[in-house]
Amino acid sequence: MSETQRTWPEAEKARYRAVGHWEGVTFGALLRHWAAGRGGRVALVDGDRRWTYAQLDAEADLIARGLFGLGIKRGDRVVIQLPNRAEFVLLWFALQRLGAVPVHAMPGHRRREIGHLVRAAEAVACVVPDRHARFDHRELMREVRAEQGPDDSLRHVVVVGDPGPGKDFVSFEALRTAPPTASGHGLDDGGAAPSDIALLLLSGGTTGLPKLIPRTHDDYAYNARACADVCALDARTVYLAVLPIGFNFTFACPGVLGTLMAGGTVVVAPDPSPQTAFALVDQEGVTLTSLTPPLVPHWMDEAASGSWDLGSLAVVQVGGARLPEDHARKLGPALGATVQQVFGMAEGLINLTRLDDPEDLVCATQGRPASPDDEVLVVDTDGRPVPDGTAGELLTRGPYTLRGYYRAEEYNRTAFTPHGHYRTGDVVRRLPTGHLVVVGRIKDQINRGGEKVAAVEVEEELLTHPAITAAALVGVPDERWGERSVAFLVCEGSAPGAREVAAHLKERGLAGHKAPDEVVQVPALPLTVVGKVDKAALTQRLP
Ligand code: OOB
Repeated sequence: MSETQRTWPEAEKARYRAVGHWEGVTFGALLRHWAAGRGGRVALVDGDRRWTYAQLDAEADLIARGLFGLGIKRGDRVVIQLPNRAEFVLLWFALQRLGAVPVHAMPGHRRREIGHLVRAAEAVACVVPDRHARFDHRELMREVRAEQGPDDSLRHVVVVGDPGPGKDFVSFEALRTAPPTASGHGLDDGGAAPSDIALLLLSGGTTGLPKLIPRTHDDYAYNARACADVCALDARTVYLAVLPIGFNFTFACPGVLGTLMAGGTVVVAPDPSPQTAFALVDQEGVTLTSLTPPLVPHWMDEAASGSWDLGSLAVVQVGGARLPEDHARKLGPALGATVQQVFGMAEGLINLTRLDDPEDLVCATQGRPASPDDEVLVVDTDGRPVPDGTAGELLTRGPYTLRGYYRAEEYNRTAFTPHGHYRTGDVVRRLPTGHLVVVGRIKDQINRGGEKVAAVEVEEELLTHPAITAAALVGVPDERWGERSVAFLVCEGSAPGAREVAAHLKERGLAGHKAPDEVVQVPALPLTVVGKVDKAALTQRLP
């Protein structure tokens, strides 16, 4: 395992600094700066609980002190698996205060994903809720721990809520109220450098388990700031976090971080239902929010009931998966807001339609890059650029796009071009305006309404079922999800049904959204001339 993290060439770094994209400030120092400049303004709202910028800063200090007491220090990785609660933000900044590195897990992740994250990041701690969505995360952490070897890194599990009896888990509440120890960490950011890794995001994945994406203070702050500029955020912005808060879209496009940078207020929605969201829009005067396409029809239906005052809502972003054009056209009038399509990726590049783009561009494209220094290439299968209007694979590099996955040297050799462009695996058409239209995908991934499923990961797990001898997972168009997953199975005897398959994958510890929506038994998997499973041929067999 190589310890050298691929990063931008020196000339590029110098340029990004010179033009002011990279400001050379850590997130820990940024929070200190905000608290000094606008300490009295409300930064964060969760139900009846509110934090001003000064209180957010003080809270980060308190929690950091408790984490420091556990031995967490600069550079240590800590997996955060928390639902949309203020604690996500408080803990995130507390880790920044120590120069420690949050790893963003999703609430739906289970034993396989969390165990993998802990190992891949060599995390020293995990932070989980007690229970969420009728699931006990303490049980999950017991299972993760049971699979750890004696030399493994995980030392602490912090529970937000009830840690239960015994000493297995550290209580978050106890952590933040711990008496000060003699030696504090005593710095704004634990001495972290702006070019250090500030957080690790998860890739949607195409091979086995998800890869970790290193994001530095410099690049991630710019990601949030560039998006905040496109969305014209200011101190009057009230952002509602509806999608999982650890999702890059919600957290920094411009989301939580962009709003805080602009001096606005972040409100967390405990669930994505339009009823919950609309009540918060009304109460808190929400001006901006972000959605994935499957939520859009529900939001439009609820708005049509006429029982809500959505007058404050100015902009609604939609991204994560392709938004049907018809929905894009209806959404703005339905909510009385400007629609913005966002085509982004945890790896970096964010495309957004502009608030003053003509309706046709807003409804029929997925936007253009956030930064003037985002480099976009659209290439054919030989890697040669194609003319505008022609579909090809999107390659990109720029001031906030990674140059290499975390500790994945082998994978990095194929995931990037020799010139450092990230191969997105997305097939796009570029218009003369620079706007991109996403027309397909060459990566072996299913995009189920914004939730990414790496086919290989599920196929490997399917093979652990005693009746299954070969498996291929493909995505097919779906009214509700945009795409749903179908598992083609070769079996001895009759194939297990979709329910049994889902139960088996759950037993294996996989997140629920990875279970195939449908199961089809086939006598054999068709192969291409080079001997790969011919997924296109399989898709054609469906009615
Ligand atoms: C966002 O990030 P990821 O890392 O979960 O997924 C990235 C992939 C893209 O490569 C593309 O395949 C797909 O998701 N995607 C879209 C899309 N937005 C993302 N496909 C079609 N239309 C769109 N609007 O999904 C993400 C991160 C930041 C902001 C927004 C989305």
